[in-house]
Amino acid sequence: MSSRCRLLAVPLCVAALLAGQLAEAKGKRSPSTPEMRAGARIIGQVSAPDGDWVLWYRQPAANWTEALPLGNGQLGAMVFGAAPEERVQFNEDTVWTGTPHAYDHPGAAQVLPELRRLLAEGRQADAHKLAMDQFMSVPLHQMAYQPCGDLWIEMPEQDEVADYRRWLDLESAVATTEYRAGGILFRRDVLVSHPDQAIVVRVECDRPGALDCRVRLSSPHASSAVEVQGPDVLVLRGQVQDDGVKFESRARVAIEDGKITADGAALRVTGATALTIRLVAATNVKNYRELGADPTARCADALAKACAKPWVQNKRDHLADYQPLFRRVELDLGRTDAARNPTDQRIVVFREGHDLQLAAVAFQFGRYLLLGSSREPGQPANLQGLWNESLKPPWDSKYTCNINTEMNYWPAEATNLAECTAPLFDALDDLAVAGHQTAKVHYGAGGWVLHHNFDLWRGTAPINNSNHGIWVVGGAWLSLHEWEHYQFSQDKEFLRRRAYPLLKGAAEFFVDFLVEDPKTGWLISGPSNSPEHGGLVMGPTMDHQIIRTLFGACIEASKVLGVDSEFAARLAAMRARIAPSQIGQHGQLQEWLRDVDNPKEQHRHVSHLWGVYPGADITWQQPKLFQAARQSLLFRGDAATGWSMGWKTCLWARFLDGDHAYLIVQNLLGPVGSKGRGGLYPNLFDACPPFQIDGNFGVCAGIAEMLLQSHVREPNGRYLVHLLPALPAAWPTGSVKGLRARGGFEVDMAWQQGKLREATIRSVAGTACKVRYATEEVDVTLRPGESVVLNAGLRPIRQ
Ligand code: FUC
Repeated sequence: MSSRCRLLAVPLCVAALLAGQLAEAKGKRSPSTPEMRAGARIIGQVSAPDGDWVLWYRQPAANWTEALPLGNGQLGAMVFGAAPEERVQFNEDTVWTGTPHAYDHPGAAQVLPELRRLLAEGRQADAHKLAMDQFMSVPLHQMAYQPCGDLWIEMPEQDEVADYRRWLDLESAVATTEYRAGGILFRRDVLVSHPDQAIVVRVECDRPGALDCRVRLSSPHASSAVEVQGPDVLVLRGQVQDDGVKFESRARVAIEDGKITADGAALRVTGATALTIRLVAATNVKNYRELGADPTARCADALAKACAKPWVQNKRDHLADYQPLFRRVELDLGRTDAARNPTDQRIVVFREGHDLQLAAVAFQFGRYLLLGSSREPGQPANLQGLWNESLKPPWDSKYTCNINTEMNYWPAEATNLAECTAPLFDALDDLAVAGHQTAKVHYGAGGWVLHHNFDLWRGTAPINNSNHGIWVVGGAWLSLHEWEHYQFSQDKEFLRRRAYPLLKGAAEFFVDFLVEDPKTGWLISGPSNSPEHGGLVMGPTMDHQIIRTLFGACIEASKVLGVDSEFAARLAAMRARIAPSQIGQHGQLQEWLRDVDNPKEQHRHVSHLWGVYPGADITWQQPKLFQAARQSLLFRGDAATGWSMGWKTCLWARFLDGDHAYLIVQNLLGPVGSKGRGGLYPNLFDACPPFQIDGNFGVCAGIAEMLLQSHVREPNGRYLVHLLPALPAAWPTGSVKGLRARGGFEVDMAWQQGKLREATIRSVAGTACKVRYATEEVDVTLRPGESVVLNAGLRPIRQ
């Protein structure tokens, strides 16, 4: 059905209409005013739009965390959907403060032995002082991600509109607003096209010639200015700071019927039946080391391409690009009538437990946000993905790597969006170069190192404060994402070309960096932190779990590729000496080398459980450590910031406790909590609080982990594909299609009354795995392209 036909098919349930339709917009607005006009009164109540994967509302967004996000990995848009005035706040992901810069502190390496000596003597305060004086980055803080601008479509003032609704369909990545005013049905569709690299806005009405509006651009940057170019183009230009990032955005308005005229720095449309706005944006950023690209040429080129096709073709190309990616995974956890309710209401009552489908929406929303914020060519997903309206966003909306950036990518492999890792992997190539210098300047070491944060300029030195900035395993952890990419894909070419050189460089740093603990003789990491907990120390458990895994990955990769056997042997010898995870006096897994954990501490970071998830350093195959890790998680409690709950969902899944995992999901999918507890905003953005996107990705990965795990390996290296390892009682019946398992497999499953009904194992690139369900196990051998269907007893029922 065409969008026009659907538009006419909406029921006319209320006939109250405004007086004075098409009246002039009242009052003068400054071009950079972000506030919207007071909306019209809404009468009549429409029902839910069609589709399983819609977020929908009966009122416009009153603030940013009610607006609906769209993105193509480089451009982001937040659609407010007001009647009569639309605001589309937009981002381009290279608009940042600052200029190309290396943050290393010259001479830092000279104080390294002293830092270690002070820490060994228990003089943490002195070590902190020395570090703050002579070891931290220059400057001490990194730069901030910035908004770009706002597109406004000002329709005539209305007192009242009827049959209002707005929605975001995750299956089409289109945000729609619909309402009646003056007896006329208005509809706006917004999408952010990856093939066209443009934000495309379509406005239609069902009475020919009834569309009047004023279209303008604004930006919160003081330097910005807007002008009209030619008959139908708006140009916004600005610069974040002197000598800094220059940005430009261009919007071209195409009308059907009516006419278009310049109105100051805006465009006025009168008597149209429909209009299409294509908006593009670009900066002068060439790469992290160089400015000097031409945003005007970039915009002109992109706009010409986006305008070279009609709206239907923009939309068709967008769907042809987006839908095959989104549709790779299907999930059914059951559905009740509650699924028809507006999304903001669903969150409020989710904990009551009658809305099974909302968890599936949260899962698909995580996948949707990854597709929106991390696609080539673009930057990796930052703390807010790529959606930000503030000049001073929380934590600068940069890349925090002591959990947050990694969590953003947890769903990528398992939920079948592996190509979304490309921007992260591109950034890692830069970070390995910048981090090589940091390794040398700060530690006199080879290889490369990344501390707990980076920004557009690929800062790799320790920032902010010694009590969290000096944390040395950011690069090691992120490199392991490339190892995961290999484990899922079995792509040896990728391993050879990208992953192995990166992993090797990360490992080379630790070959030089690890020191012997005088008390135990173990090799330990330090100075470092257990992220944001306990201050600067020698030997935090998390570091050792990550370094052990990193060395293990390098050793295995060297075997697979047939290279570097001597280096691998050296790593193996060191690996055996790295401090092991230890069980402490409270039956807990120790967070530090010494047994000093406080069991009453409910800190949001659960860093020492890295080995359980996302690592596989501790699994159910080592019952004692596994039990101690579980005890540590129990001590930490269930309520936390959004991202912490995302992590805890994954951890409870790995502890094979579906009901506990679901308890956390319930906490996370409720409204934003008080006292620093996370939850969801009305637009389903996760609250740390404030908004931080990692929790959206964490819960998505956690739900995948409840349904399928593949991190455990047999002694012969085969992966154990574990079906429904943590299915909660709340999801007695359901099905999933298209989840990925390590070893090169895809898995579909259906279950009933809490029991597996059947599972399809498809080889994409794998040859052999062991499939496990409950206490059953079976060996499966397949060639790429082949699949087998197993019953609950894991007997093949179809090939
Ligand atoms: C880590 C967390 C904070 C926040 C910040 C961006 O430092 O401890 O809660 O998420 O990242």
